[in-house]
Amino acid sequence: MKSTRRHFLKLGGLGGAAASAFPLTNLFAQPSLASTKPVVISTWNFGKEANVEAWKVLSANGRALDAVEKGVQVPEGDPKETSVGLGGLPDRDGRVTLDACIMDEFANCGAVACLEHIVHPIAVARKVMEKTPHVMLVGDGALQFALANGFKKEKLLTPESEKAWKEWLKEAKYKPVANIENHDTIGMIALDQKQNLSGACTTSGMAYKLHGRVGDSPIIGAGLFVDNEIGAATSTGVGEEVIRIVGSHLVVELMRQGNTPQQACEIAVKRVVKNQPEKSKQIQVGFLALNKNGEYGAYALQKGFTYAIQSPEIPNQIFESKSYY
Ligand code: SD4
Repeated sequence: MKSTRRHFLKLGGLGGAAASAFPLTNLFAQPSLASTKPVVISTWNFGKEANVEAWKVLSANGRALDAVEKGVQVPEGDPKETSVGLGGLPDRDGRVTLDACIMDEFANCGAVACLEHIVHPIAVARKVMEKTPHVMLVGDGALQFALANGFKKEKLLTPESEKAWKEWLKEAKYKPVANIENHDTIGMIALDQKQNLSGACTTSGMAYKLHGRVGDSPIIGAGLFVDNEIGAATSTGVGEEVIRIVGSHLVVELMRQGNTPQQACEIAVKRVVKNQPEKSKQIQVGFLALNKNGEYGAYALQKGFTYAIQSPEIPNQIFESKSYY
């Protein structure tokens, strides 16, 4: 029974996301996908540059946890990326508030939410995981903890993001836009050479949100979930809809039930549609999933959700996921 299920997983991986990622000829040239490793997969176009850093760790037989932390720090530190870290678009009061979480192969996890003035919230989330008995710190408490742990207070609002905010203030209409300039949250999940999984997720959240609003990205189970026996998942898009279905946990549990990563992502997105049939036509939600064998899946509500993947068979490159609409 067990081996039948494993066989099913293998085949399922080939028929799932791999089918969308490879031309048919390459598909059949693939070696067995069982235990393809290492693998890193991350959301949006900026995932490609992030993967480069993650791959340095993974290819040197490093830990997936270190790979994902290093990887997501690339867009966090890039002032041109207006949806993550430094240069992130602010809330409606002009404050840049960051959300991030990280999870390892032992179900250790850490998170920060509504954190201001720190360029790398993912590194603070890791410190929360490693140095406290807690999972999540928020707002002033998260900042206080970061400063006490040697992080530097910096100005995150760049002149460009400030200008965009002032422009927004003229009408002050809050309307989430799908696929803004092809980036959003960075979620990254990885399988290392020891076949251990980890993940990281970091964002400045919805632009012009109410001050204090927290999305799915720092919430373990919503924006990210890792179960080292089964797989890992991460999400991007309108966080409220992901929280409602505890999206990343759902995707991992669907894989546990025997679904391929691709099937699991598709079922989760359909759950969003079922909850909000009308609203789901206007917004974006996307999932990435990776299982213990290195098989992956990607699916979104709308067209335009891109992700970057690297493995021994796939040189670091960007693909667009299939979508519901
Ligand atoms: C959130 N998923 O906070 C994140 C990122 C985002 O449009 O900005 N979504 O909901």
